[in-house]
Amino acid sequence: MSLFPGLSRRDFLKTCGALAAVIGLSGPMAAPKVANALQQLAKRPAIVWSCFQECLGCSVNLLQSRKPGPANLILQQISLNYHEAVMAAAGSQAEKSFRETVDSKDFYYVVEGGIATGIPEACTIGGKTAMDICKDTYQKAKATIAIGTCACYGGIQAANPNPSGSKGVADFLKENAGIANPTVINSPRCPGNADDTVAILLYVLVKKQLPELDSLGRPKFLFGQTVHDNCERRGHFDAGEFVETFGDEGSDNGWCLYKVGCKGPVAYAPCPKTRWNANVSWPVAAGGPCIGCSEPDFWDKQSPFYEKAPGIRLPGDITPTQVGVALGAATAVGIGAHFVGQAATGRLFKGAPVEGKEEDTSSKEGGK
Ligand code: FSX
Ligand code: SF4
Ligand code: F3S
Repeated sequence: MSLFPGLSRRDFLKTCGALAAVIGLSGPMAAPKVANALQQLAKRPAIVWSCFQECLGCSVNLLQSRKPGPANLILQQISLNYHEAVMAAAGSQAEKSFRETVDSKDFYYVVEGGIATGIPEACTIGGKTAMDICKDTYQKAKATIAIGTCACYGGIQAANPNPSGSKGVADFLKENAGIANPTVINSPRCPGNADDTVAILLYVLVKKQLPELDSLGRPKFLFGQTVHDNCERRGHFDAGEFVETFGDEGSDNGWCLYKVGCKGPVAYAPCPKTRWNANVSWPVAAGGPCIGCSEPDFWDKQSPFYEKAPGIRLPGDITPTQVGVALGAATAVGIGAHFVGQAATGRLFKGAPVEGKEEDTSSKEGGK
Protein backbone atom coordinates (compact mmCIF):
# COMPACT_ATOMS: atom_id res chain seq x y z
CA MET A 1 0.00 0.00 0.00
CA SER A 2 1.26 3.45 -0.82
CA LEU A 3 2.71 5.44 2.03
CA PHE A 4 1.06 8.45 0.47
CA PRO A 5 -2.64 7.78 -0.06
CA GLY A 6 -4.01 9.39 -3.19
CA LEU A 7 -0.57 9.87 -4.67
CA SER A 8 0.61 7.67 -7.51
CA ARG A 9 4.21 6.42 -7.47
CA ARG A 10 4.86 8.58 -10.52
CA ASP A 11 3.50 11.75 -8.89
CA PHE A 12 5.34 10.92 -5.68
CA LEU A 13 8.67 10.66 -7.50
CA LYS A 14 7.91 13.78 -9.53
CA THR A 15 7.25 15.77 -6.34
CA CYS A 16 10.37 14.33 -4.73
CA GLY A 17 12.32 15.45 -7.81
CA ALA A 18 11.01 18.99 -7.43
CA LEU A 19 11.85 18.98 -3.72
CA ALA A 20 15.33 17.62 -4.43
CA ALA A 21 16.03 20.49 -6.82
CA VAL A 22 14.87 23.06 -4.27
CA ILE A 23 17.19 21.74 -1.57
CA GLY A 24 20.11 21.60 -3.99
CA LEU A 25 20.30 17.91 -4.92
CA SER A 26 20.77 17.13 -8.59
CA GLY A 27 21.38 14.19 -10.90
CA PRO A 28 19.38 11.05 -11.64
CA MET A 29 19.54 9.80 -8.05
CA ALA A 30 18.26 13.01 -6.46
CA ALA A 31 14.53 12.18 -6.55
CA PRO A 32 15.01 8.57 -5.37
CA LYS A 33 17.21 9.86 -2.56
CA VAL A 34 14.49 12.18 -1.29
CA ALA A 35 11.82 9.50 -1.80
CA ASN A 36 13.93 7.01 0.10
CA ALA A 37 14.61 9.43 2.93
CA LEU A 38 10.91 10.14 3.33
CA GLN A 39 9.97 6.48 3.25
CA GLN A 40 12.71 5.48 5.64
CA LEU A 41 11.83 7.94 8.38
CA ALA A 42 11.60 5.67 11.39
CA LYS A 43 8.66 7.64 12.68
CA ARG A 44 6.86 10.75 11.65
CA PRO A 45 8.76 13.80 12.96
CA ALA A 46 6.68 15.72 15.50
CA ILE A 47 5.99 19.40 14.96
CA VAL A 48 4.84 21.93 17.53
CA TRP A 49 3.46 25.04 15.83
CA SER A 50 2.86 28.23 17.83
CA CYS A 51 0.69 31.07 16.58
CA PHE A 52 1.51 34.39 18.22
CA GLN A 53 1.03 37.91 16.79
CA GLU A 54 -0.02 37.32 13.19
CA CYS A 55 -2.96 37.09 10.78
CA LEU A 56 -2.88 33.29 10.36
CA GLY A 57 -2.05 33.66 6.66
CA CYS A 58 1.01 31.45 7.07
CA SER A 59 -1.14 28.60 8.39
CA VAL A 60 -3.72 29.16 5.69
CA ASN A 61 -1.00 28.84 3.08
CA LEU A 62 0.00 25.50 4.57
CA LEU A 63 -3.56 24.24 4.80
CA GLN A 64 -4.34 25.18 1.23
CA SER A 65 -1.33 23.38 -0.17
CA ARG A 66 -1.94 21.65 -3.44
CA LYS A 67 -2.12 17.94 -4.03
CA PRO A 68 0.25 16.48 -5.00
CA GLY A 69 2.69 19.15 -3.96
CA PRO A 70 5.65 19.58 -1.64
CA ALA A 71 3.68 20.86 1.33
CA ASN A 72 0.97 18.27 0.96
CA LEU A 73 3.51 15.50 0.61
CA ILE A 74 5.42 16.45 3.71
CA LEU A 75 2.19 17.03 5.65
CA GLN A 76 1.54 13.32 5.30
CA GLN A 77 4.96 12.60 6.73
CA ILE A 78 4.90 14.80 9.80
CA SER A 79 2.95 14.62 12.99
CA LEU A 80 1.51 18.04 13.68
CA ASN A 81 1.14 17.40 17.40
CA TYR A 82 0.15 20.91 18.34
CA HIS A 83 -1.21 23.80 16.32
CA GLU A 84 -3.49 26.24 18.13
CA ALA A 85 -5.59 27.09 15.12
CA VAL A 86 -6.21 23.76 13.45
CA MET A 87 -5.85 20.92 15.98
CA ALA A 88 -8.94 18.94 16.87
CA ALA A 89 -8.18 18.96 20.59
CA ALA A 90 -8.95 21.99 22.74
CA GLY A 91 -8.39 23.19 26.31
CA SER A 92 -6.59 20.83 28.68
CA GLN A 93 -6.40 18.10 26.02
CA ALA A 94 -4.49 20.43 23.70
CA GLU A 95 -2.26 21.56 26.57
CA LYS A 96 -1.49 17.92 27.39
CA SER A 97 -0.41 17.19 23.83
CA PHE A 98 1.73 20.33 23.82
CA ARG A 99 3.40 19.51 27.14
CA GLU A 100 4.10 15.89 26.29
CA THR A 101 5.63 16.74 22.94
CA VAL A 102 7.76 19.60 24.25
CA ASP A 103 8.99 17.62 27.24
CA SER A 104 10.00 14.74 24.94
CA LYS A 105 12.50 17.14 23.28
CA ASP A 106 11.91 15.11 20.14
CA PHE A 107 10.21 17.66 17.93
CA TYR A 108 10.72 20.57 15.55
CA TYR A 109 9.34 23.96 16.48
CA VAL A 110 7.58 26.21 13.99
CA VAL A 111 6.70 29.73 15.11
CA GLU A 112 4.21 31.91 13.27
CA GLY A 113 3.86 35.51 14.41
CA GLY A 114 5.82 38.05 16.40
CA ILE A 115 6.50 38.04 20.13
CA ALA A 116 4.96 40.84 22.23
CA THR A 117 7.83 41.93 24.45
CA GLY A 118 6.62 45.42 25.43
CA ILE A 119 3.19 44.26 26.60
CA PRO A 120 3.68 40.51 27.18
CA GLU A 121 0.02 40.06 28.17
CA ALA A 122 -0.97 41.25 24.70
CA CYS A 123 -0.39 37.70 23.53
CA THR A 124 -1.16 34.83 25.89
CA ILE A 125 -2.16 31.22 25.30
CA GLY A 126 -3.43 29.02 28.12
CA GLY A 127 -2.48 31.74 30.59
CA LYS A 128 1.15 31.87 29.46
CA THR A 129 2.69 34.69 27.51
CA ALA A 130 4.19 34.20 24.07
CA MET A 131 7.53 35.16 25.63
CA ASP A 132 7.41 32.28 28.14
CA ILE A 133 6.09 29.74 25.63
CA CYS A 134 8.61 30.64 22.95
CA LYS A 135 11.65 30.64 25.25
CA ASP A 136 10.84 27.29 26.85
CA THR A 137 9.82 25.55 23.61
CA TYR A 138 12.83 26.84 21.66
CA GLN A 139 15.21 25.45 24.25
CA LYS A 140 13.75 21.96 23.93
CA ALA A 141 13.33 21.81 20.14
CA LYS A 142 15.65 19.99 17.76
CA ALA A 143 15.44 22.98 15.41
CA THR A 144 13.28 26.09 15.23
CA ILE A 145 11.81 27.59 12.07
CA ALA A 146 10.23 31.06 12.09
CA ILE A 147 7.63 31.14 9.34
CA GLY A 148 6.48 34.46 7.92
CA THR A 149 7.97 37.91 8.28
CA CYS A 150 6.16 38.43 11.60
CA ALA A 151 7.96 35.52 13.29
CA CYS A 152 11.22 36.40 11.57
CA TYR A 153 11.35 40.13 12.16
CA GLY A 154 8.15 41.27 13.93
CA GLY A 155 6.20 42.06 10.74
CA ILE A 156 3.19 44.36 10.75
CA GLN A 157 2.89 44.36 14.56
CA ALA A 158 6.39 45.77 14.75
CA ALA A 159 5.57 48.62 12.35
CA ASN A 160 6.17 52.06 13.81
CA PRO A 161 5.28 52.82 16.60
CA ASN A 162 5.15 49.11 17.53
CA PRO A 163 2.89 49.54 20.58
CA SER A 164 3.27 45.96 21.85
CA GLY A 165 7.04 45.79 21.38
CA SER A 166 6.69 42.99 18.85
CA LYS A 167 9.88 41.23 17.76
CA GLY A 168 10.92 38.30 15.65
CA VAL A 169 11.84 35.07 17.43
CA ALA A 170 15.64 35.40 17.14
CA ASP A 171 15.66 39.01 18.35
CA PHE A 172 13.35 38.12 21.22
CA LEU A 173 15.53 35.20 22.32
CA LYS A 174 18.66 37.32 22.14
CA GLU A 175 17.37 40.54 23.62
CA ASN A 176 14.71 39.39 26.09
CA ALA A 177 15.39 35.75 26.93
CA GLY A 178 19.12 35.86 27.66
CA ILE A 179 20.09 33.44 24.87
CA ALA A 180 23.27 34.80 23.40
CA ASN A 181 23.36 33.17 19.97
CA PRO A 182 20.01 31.60 19.13
CA THR A 183 19.70 29.51 16.00
CA VAL A 184 16.44 30.22 14.27
CA ILE A 185 15.88 29.38 10.62
CA ASN A 186 13.96 32.30 9.18
CA SER A 187 11.47 31.69 6.39
CA PRO A 188 10.07 35.16 5.73
CA ARG A 189 7.52 36.59 3.32
CA CYS A 190 4.10 37.90 4.28
CA PRO A 191 2.50 35.44 4.55
CA GLY A 192 5.09 32.75 5.02
CA ASN A 193 5.12 30.27 2.17
CA ALA A 194 4.34 26.66 3.05
CA ASP A 195 6.55 25.27 0.30
CA ASP A 196 9.51 27.17 1.79
CA THR A 197 8.81 25.76 5.22
CA VAL A 198 8.52 22.18 4.06
CA ALA A 199 11.63 22.57 1.91
CA ILE A 200 13.51 23.64 5.05
CA LEU A 201 12.09 20.73 7.03
CA LEU A 202 13.01 18.36 4.24
CA TYR A 203 16.51 19.78 4.05
CA VAL A 204 17.00 19.08 7.75
CA LEU A 205 15.45 15.61 7.54
CA VAL A 206 17.24 14.48 4.37
CA LYS A 207 20.62 16.17 4.80
CA LYS A 208 20.67 15.83 8.59
CA GLN A 209 22.08 19.30 9.00
CA LEU A 210 20.83 22.85 9.15
CA PRO A 211 20.94 24.84 5.92
CA GLU A 212 23.48 27.58 5.41
CA LEU A 213 21.93 30.86 6.51
CA ASP A 214 22.41 34.46 5.39
CA SER A 215 22.96 37.37 7.75
CA LEU A 216 19.21 37.56 8.42
CA GLY A 217 18.88 33.88 9.28
CA ARG A 218 17.36 32.85 5.93
CA PRO A 219 18.42 29.65 4.18
CA LYS A 220 20.60 30.63 1.27
CA PHE A 221 19.27 27.85 -0.89
CA LEU A 222 15.89 29.62 -0.90
CA PHE A 223 16.66 33.27 -0.19
CA GLY A 224 20.09 33.66 -1.77
CA GLN A 225 18.91 35.75 -4.72
CA THR A 226 16.73 38.81 -5.13
CA VAL A 227 13.33 38.84 -6.76
CA HIS A 228 14.94 41.12 -9.33
CA ASP A 229 17.59 38.49 -10.15
CA ASN A 230 14.99 36.06 -11.47
CA CYS A 231 12.14 38.36 -12.50
CA GLU A 232 10.51 37.68 -15.84
CA ARG A 233 10.33 41.47 -16.41
CA ARG A 234 14.06 41.91 -15.86
CA GLY A 235 14.74 42.25 -19.60
CA HIS A 236 12.54 45.34 -19.61
CA PHE A 237 14.42 46.83 -16.65
CA ASP A 238 17.70 46.29 -18.48
CA ALA A 239 16.21 47.82 -21.64
CA GLY A 240 14.91 50.86 -19.73
CA GLU A 241 11.27 49.96 -20.41
CA PHE A 242 9.17 50.97 -17.40
CA VAL A 243 5.53 51.23 -16.42
CA GLU A 244 5.12 54.92 -15.57
CA THR A 245 1.59 54.67 -14.18
CA PHE A 246 -0.68 51.70 -13.65
CA GLY A 247 -2.82 51.07 -16.72
CA ASP A 248 -0.51 52.75 -19.21
CA GLU A 249 0.90 51.17 -22.35
CA GLY A 250 3.88 49.83 -20.44
CA SER A 251 1.46 48.01 -18.10
CA ASP A 252 -0.23 46.43 -21.09
CA ASN A 253 3.15 45.39 -22.43
CA GLY A 254 4.28 43.82 -19.15
CA TRP A 255 7.18 46.22 -18.66
CA CYS A 256 9.21 46.67 -15.48
CA LEU A 257 7.36 47.94 -12.38
CA TYR A 258 10.32 49.62 -10.72
CA LYS A 259 9.01 53.16 -11.22
CA VAL A 260 5.64 52.27 -9.70
CA GLY A 261 7.24 50.94 -6.56
CA CYS A 262 8.71 47.50 -7.20
CA LYS A 263 11.17 46.60 -4.44
CA GLY A 264 12.31 43.44 -6.20
CA PRO A 265 15.91 44.69 -6.39
CA VAL A 266 16.18 44.71 -2.59
CA ALA A 267 13.95 41.74 -1.74
CA TYR A 268 15.65 38.38 -1.24
CA ALA A 269 13.03 35.75 -2.03
CA PRO A 270 12.36 32.94 -4.51
CA CYS A 271 8.97 34.27 -5.69
CA PRO A 272 9.69 34.31 -9.45
CA LYS A 273 10.97 30.74 -9.29
CA THR A 274 8.58 29.01 -6.89
CA ARG A 275 5.65 31.43 -7.36
CA TRP A 276 2.48 31.22 -5.24
CA ASN A 277 -0.86 29.41 -5.21
CA ALA A 278 0.34 26.10 -6.60
CA ASN A 279 2.87 27.87 -8.81
CA VAL A 280 0.09 29.73 -10.59
CA SER A 281 1.37 33.28 -10.20
CA TRP A 282 3.26 35.78 -8.06
CA PRO A 283 2.87 39.54 -7.40
CA VAL A 284 4.89 40.92 -10.32
CA ALA A 285 3.42 38.42 -12.80
CA ALA A 286 -0.02 39.56 -11.67
CA GLY A 287 0.90 43.18 -12.44
CA GLY A 288 1.63 44.43 -8.92
CA PRO A 289 5.02 45.55 -7.66
CA CYS A 290 6.94 43.54 -5.12
CA ILE A 291 6.65 45.35 -1.77
CA GLY A 292 9.69 43.64 -0.27
CA CYS A 293 7.77 41.52 2.21
CA SER A 294 10.76 39.23 2.76
CA GLU A 295 12.74 42.02 4.40
CA PRO A 296 12.82 43.21 8.03
CA ASP A 297 10.63 46.24 8.78
CA PHE A 298 9.22 46.26 5.27
CA TRP A 299 6.11 48.12 6.44
CA ASP A 300 8.30 51.05 7.41
CA LYS A 301 11.34 50.74 5.20
CA GLN A 302 9.82 49.68 1.87
CA SER A 303 6.85 52.04 1.94
CA PRO A 304 5.38 54.01 0.24
CA PHE A 305 4.72 50.79 -1.67
CA TYR A 306 3.80 52.48 -4.94
CA GLU A 307 6.76 54.81 -5.13
CA LYS A 308 10.12 53.81 -6.49
CA ALA A 309 12.74 52.58 -4.11
CA PRO A 310 15.14 55.29 -2.99
CA GLY A 311 18.81 55.02 -3.74
CA ILE A 312 18.67 53.13 -7.02
CA ARG A 313 19.62 55.15 -10.06
CA LEU A 314 18.07 54.46 -13.43
CA PRO A 315 18.78 55.04 -17.12
CA GLY A 316 19.98 58.57 -17.62
CA ASP A 317 22.12 58.36 -14.49
CA ILE A 318 23.90 55.09 -15.21
CA THR A 319 22.85 52.18 -17.37
CA PRO A 320 20.35 49.65 -16.00
CA THR A 321 22.94 46.91 -16.33
CA GLN A 322 25.31 48.92 -14.18
CA VAL A 323 22.48 49.37 -11.69
CA GLY A 324 22.03 45.63 -11.47
CA VAL A 325 25.76 45.03 -11.10
CA ALA A 326 26.19 47.78 -8.52
CA LEU A 327 23.17 46.66 -6.52
CA GLY A 328 24.17 43.00 -6.66
CA ALA A 329 27.70 43.81 -5.53
CA ALA A 330 26.49 45.97 -2.65
CA THR A 331 24.05 43.41 -1.33
CA ALA A 332 26.48 40.55 -1.85
CA VAL A 333 29.08 42.40 0.20
CA GLY A 334 26.49 43.03 2.93
CA ILE A 335 25.48 39.39 3.10
CA GLY A 336 29.04 38.16 2.89
CA ALA A 337 30.20 40.34 5.74
CA HIS A 338 27.40 39.22 8.03
CA PHE A 339 27.85 35.62 7.02
CA VAL A 340 31.52 35.70 7.89
CA GLY A 341 30.55 37.30 11.19
CA GLN A 342 28.09 34.54 11.96
CA ALA A 343 30.54 31.81 11.05
CA ALA A 344 33.21 33.43 13.18
CA THR A 345 30.99 33.51 16.23
CA GLY A 346 29.93 29.92 15.65
CA ARG A 347 26.27 30.79 15.22
CA LEU A 348 25.80 28.73 12.09
CA PHE A 349 25.08 25.02 12.09
CA LYS A 350 24.27 24.83 15.77
CA GLY A 351 21.16 23.26 17.20
CA ALA A 352 19.04 24.98 19.81
CA PRO A 353 21.41 26.20 22.53
CA VAL A 354 20.50 26.13 26.19
CA GLU A 355 20.19 29.43 27.95
CA GLY A 356 23.45 31.15 28.68
CA LYS A 357 25.67 28.71 26.83
CA GLU A 358 25.70 26.82 23.60
CA GLU A 359 24.66 23.24 23.91
CA ASP A 360 26.64 20.41 22.33
CA THR A 361 24.32 19.48 19.48
CA SER A 362 26.48 16.92 17.79
CA SER A 363 24.13 14.09 18.69
CA LYS A 364 21.02 15.98 17.68
CA GLU A 365 19.27 15.34 14.42
CA GLY A 366 19.46 18.64 12.63
CA GLY A 367 22.68 19.64 14.34
CA LYS A 368 26.08 19.23 12.79
FE1 FSX B 1 2.56 37.61 9.40
FE2 FSX B 1 1.50 34.98 8.92
FE3 FSX B 1 2.02 38.42 7.08
FE4 FSX B 1 -0.01 37.22 7.81
O1 FSX B 1 0.22 34.34 9.88
S1 FSX B 1 3.90 37.20 7.71
S2 FSX B 1 0.79 39.06 8.94
S3 FSX B 1 0.20 37.94 5.72
O2 FSX B 1 0.49 35.44 7.49
O3 FSX B 1 2.44 35.92 10.25
FE1 SF4 C 1 10.99 42.76 -11.96
FE2 SF4 C 1 10.61 44.62 -10.15
FE3 SF4 C 1 13.08 44.10 -11.00
FE4 SF4 C 1 11.34 45.31 -12.58
S1 SF4 C 1 12.21 46.12 -10.63
S2 SF4 C 1 12.67 43.63 -13.15
S3 SF4 C 1 9.39 44.34 -12.03
S4 SF4 C 1 11.76 42.72 -9.86
FE1 F3S D 1 6.79 39.43 -1.07
FE2 F3S D 1 7.89 40.57 -3.15
FE3 F3S D 1 7.59 38.01 -3.09
S1 F3S D 1 6.13 41.31 -2.00
S2 F3S D 1 5.74 37.68 -1.93
S3 F3S D 1 8.90 39.20 -1.73
S4 F3S D 1 7.32 39.29 -4.86
